[in-house]
Amino acid sequence: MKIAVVIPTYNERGNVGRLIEQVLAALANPRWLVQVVVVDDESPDGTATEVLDCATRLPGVSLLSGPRAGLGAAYVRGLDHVLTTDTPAIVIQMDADFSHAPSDLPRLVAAIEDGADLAIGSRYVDGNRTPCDWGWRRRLLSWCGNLVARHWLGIAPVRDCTAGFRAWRTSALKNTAYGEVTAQGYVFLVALLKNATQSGADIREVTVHFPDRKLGESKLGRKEIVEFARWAVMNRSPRTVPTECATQAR
Ligand SMILES: Nc1nc2c(ncn2[C@@H]2O[C@H](COP(=O)(O)OP(=O)(O)OP(=O)(O)O)[C@@H](O)[C@H]2O)c(=O)[nH]1
Ligand SMILES: [Mg+2]
Repeated sequence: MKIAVVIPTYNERGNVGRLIEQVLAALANPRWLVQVVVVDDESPDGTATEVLDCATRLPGVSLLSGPRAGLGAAYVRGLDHVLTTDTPAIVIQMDADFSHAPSDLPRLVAAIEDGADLAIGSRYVDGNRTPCDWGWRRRLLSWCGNLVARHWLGIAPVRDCTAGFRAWRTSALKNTAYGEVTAQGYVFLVALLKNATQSGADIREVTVHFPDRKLGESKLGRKEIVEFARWAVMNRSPRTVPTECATQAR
């Protein structure tokens, strides 16, 4: 079975090389053929050089470079690339900063093999798994983002709507019409999930450990929050088709 892992990066030089190695190690399984695609937006810190170094040493690693246009735009480029150049059965989205632990990847894949259309690495199904060193602002932001997504945008069955750690059955990902999502920044993740609930996808949340980044800086800034708020105002939909969200504790 083919698995594609799409990782967007901006200034992740200190993380990306180790992350790729750990992703490939975590998914080393004779039944799986793994492709890792890093979508880098011309990071000034030389992230691309690290990725190219990995690509010469490790099979299945590639780099997509382009001008910075936001997290959502990077994902559209990366997803288009993996779905037009190959036929993966599963597509995984994950961050490069180790907040998404490579060791959790087999459990997300297992949920898809078990019949889910979308498996979300969730911080909120088994208590609160957010980092204990998050300040109150970061906690509040995450709580408000989920509150708006669940109740204003109608994604209520999902507990962690803003999580970017996801494994998709390819057919379900295509059903979201991700290429038509206009959100350019982080809100893309919520828009994609909204489309998935509306298309009737079987969504399951898998509890993951979610440590804070140790290297590099967060790119979640005011611009992202403003885009999220604008998009939410324009896309209110409190009555999304209900889905039962199965959960799996760790
Ligand atoms: N290609 C690309 N990647 C981006 C962009 N913005 C963020 N990223 C990447 O998206 C992932 C998530 O970004 P983070 O800055 O960790 O944001 P976050 O995890 O929501 O916020 P924190 O919890 O504060 O780390 C990381 O791998 C980033 O490098 C962008 O504009 N373009
Ligand atoms: Mg992060």
